[in-house]
Amino acid sequence: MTSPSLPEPAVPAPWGPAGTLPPIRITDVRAICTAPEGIRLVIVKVETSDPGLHGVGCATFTQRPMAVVTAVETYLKPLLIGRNPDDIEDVWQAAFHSAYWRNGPILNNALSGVDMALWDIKGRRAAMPLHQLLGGRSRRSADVYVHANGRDAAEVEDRIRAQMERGFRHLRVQMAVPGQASYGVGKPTETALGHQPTQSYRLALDQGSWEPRPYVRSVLDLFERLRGTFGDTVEMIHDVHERVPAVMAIQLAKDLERYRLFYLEDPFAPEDQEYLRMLRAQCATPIALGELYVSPHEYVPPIRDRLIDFVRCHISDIGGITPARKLATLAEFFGVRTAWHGPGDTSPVGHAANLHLGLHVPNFGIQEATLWGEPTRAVFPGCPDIRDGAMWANDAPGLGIDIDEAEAAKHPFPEHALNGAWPEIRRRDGTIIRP
Ligand code: GCO
Ligand code: MG
Repeated sequence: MTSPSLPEPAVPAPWGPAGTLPPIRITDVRAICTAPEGIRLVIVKVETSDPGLHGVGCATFTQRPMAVVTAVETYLKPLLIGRNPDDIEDVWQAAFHSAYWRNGPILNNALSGVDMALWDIKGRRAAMPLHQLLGGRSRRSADVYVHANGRDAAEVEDRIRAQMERGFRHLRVQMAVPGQASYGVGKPTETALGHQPTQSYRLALDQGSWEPRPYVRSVLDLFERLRGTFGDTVEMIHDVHERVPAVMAIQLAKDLERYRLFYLEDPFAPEDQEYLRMLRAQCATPIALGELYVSPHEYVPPIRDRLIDFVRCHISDIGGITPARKLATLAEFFGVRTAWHGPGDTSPVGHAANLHLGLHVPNFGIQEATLWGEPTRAVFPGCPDIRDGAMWANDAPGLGIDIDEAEAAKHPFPEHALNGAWPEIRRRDGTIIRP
């Protein structure tokens, strides 16, 4: 994809360079596509007039990646070349408002790619890891949860044991409903390193229809069994993935209260978030919501009204680190903790951004981890380390991660059926439901 050539700098901010660092300019903005483990990732690389000084950011919207690439290269690049990368807030506001219509996942992801790259550049310029730049650490590492999926309860128990032996103390538990296209139940294949294939559209494996009642029953039976087996030795999470009718989700949250979940995730779709008020009035099951939020219109009200316990935004979907740190601070004042979305379709660059924010903010809750395999680690030198149930940052400046473009080029986007979008999930009568 080519962009218009830009001989002259775009409008710089109307003030000169600040501080003692030599002034620099943005010289190039590129979107890099790679799929080291089959999941389509988009990374933005911003280069500067200081030779070798660059930054990387996550712009991954795996279901619609080429729309994001166009937004980066056709619309943001011409706007950004010539600007001062030090002025992150100003660049963010300029890019955000230049579209007039805003707060959608495509433009937010494009903006995030640039925004994270600018924070990365600032850290490299200051010779500080991002969490230092943000104000320093509140903890030495960020506790993570990983997935324990199974075709039946016995398999889920085995997976929980295996993950606990690896040091994980927080697990997301999902179980297949026989004959149904259950969410979150991947193939039980994994490497000795514990790497899980997390590609979302591979998760709806038991092809078939999906009915809410048998699912809800199976979740209750599963947690009854798991608390019996494990007592309180493990923290458990379950993702409803906004699939059941809202009133059934309220009943489920009430019935699960006795099993003391770490949290119940996405009992409702963002469109149904007014039901949160009714749920809160009826039980104390902790609620996490937000991976589908893209706009402050959505995430400010449930925080302000203390309707959720964990805000789970996908940082690239809300526009990057600049809005995410503000959101974390807003949440702090209302006693809401962070649990940034971190599946396989958040790139390792996005996970690094999650991690640095998680190390800094006082109101950190938990971090979803993806256990990367060797191909991903080769493409992204500096991938955060995962050990002892937590994610650890390295001491490298900025995000502490980079992209090896030669390695990335070895993994072009695969040709997916449906072009990588979600498969259709239907009720028995054929009605399409949420994924
Ligand atoms: C999670 C999620 C993901 C999403 C996926 C969509 O909590 O990890 O629900 O697995 O389904 O990111 O592409
Ligand atoms: Mg989820």
